[in-house]
Amino acid sequence: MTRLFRERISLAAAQKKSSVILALDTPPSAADPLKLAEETISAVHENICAIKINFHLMLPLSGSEVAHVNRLAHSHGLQSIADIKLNDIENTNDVAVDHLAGKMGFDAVIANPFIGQAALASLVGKARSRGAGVIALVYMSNPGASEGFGLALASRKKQKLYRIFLERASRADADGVVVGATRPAIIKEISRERPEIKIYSPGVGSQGGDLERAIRNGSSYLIVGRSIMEAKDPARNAREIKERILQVRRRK
Ligand code: BMP
Repeated sequence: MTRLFRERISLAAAQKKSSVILALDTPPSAADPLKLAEETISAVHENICAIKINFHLMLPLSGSEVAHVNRLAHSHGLQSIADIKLNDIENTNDVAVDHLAGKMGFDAVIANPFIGQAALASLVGKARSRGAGVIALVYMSNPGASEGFGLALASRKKQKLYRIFLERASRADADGVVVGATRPAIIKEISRERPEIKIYSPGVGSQGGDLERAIRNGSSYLIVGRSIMEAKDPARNAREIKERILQVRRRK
């Protein structure tokens, strides 16, 4: 039986001894984003468990070029996550999943639970039927996230929106949730209450999130872009981040 995405990424992390997901965010100034993506994967694959592709590559590359990048990642034992934060009507989300998990070869997609319980559950079902997983946004890393994910709902006794999103993700059996590394208290709250839910945390480095606090508080995976992509020696930076995570986990 084919393994679920959450099992595949956990195996890749164990094999690579790394919980680092590389956000393959090529800068707009890159003369040849495809070449840069290939070179970076080849340089860092021993120190990461997955790549995450966002508009940085999704827009300048063709579908078959993205598929080529995903095949390269797979050839190195990495998983690949499509980060276009799906947030549309069910039919459109389904079409997106068909493209992303079909010919383009992604292993998972990121979605926004704002679409509602039924739509999120339907998306998980659709993705799973194509062999892919879904990671749900629960609390983003940007400062303004408190204006959305942190909203207190008067109709729900001031419950915060992210708590509802967490519940939706859990009921839909999503493969994990995104909580920014810039929100260590929320990482702690969720990981203590729901240790079975894997937390994916972007925001260390360039956005000011603290790697050690995120890992100590319960993040399972760290999503890292510019600290690796814009480093003089991406392989060295990726290795250092991987080793820092291992050190924190040993001390935990
Ligand atoms: P960086 O490490 O360069 O800040 O990149 C973080 C990556 O994670 C970017 O691709 C960004 O779009 C994504 N991301 C994020 O930063 N915060 C979130 O809450 C969710 C994300 O997907």
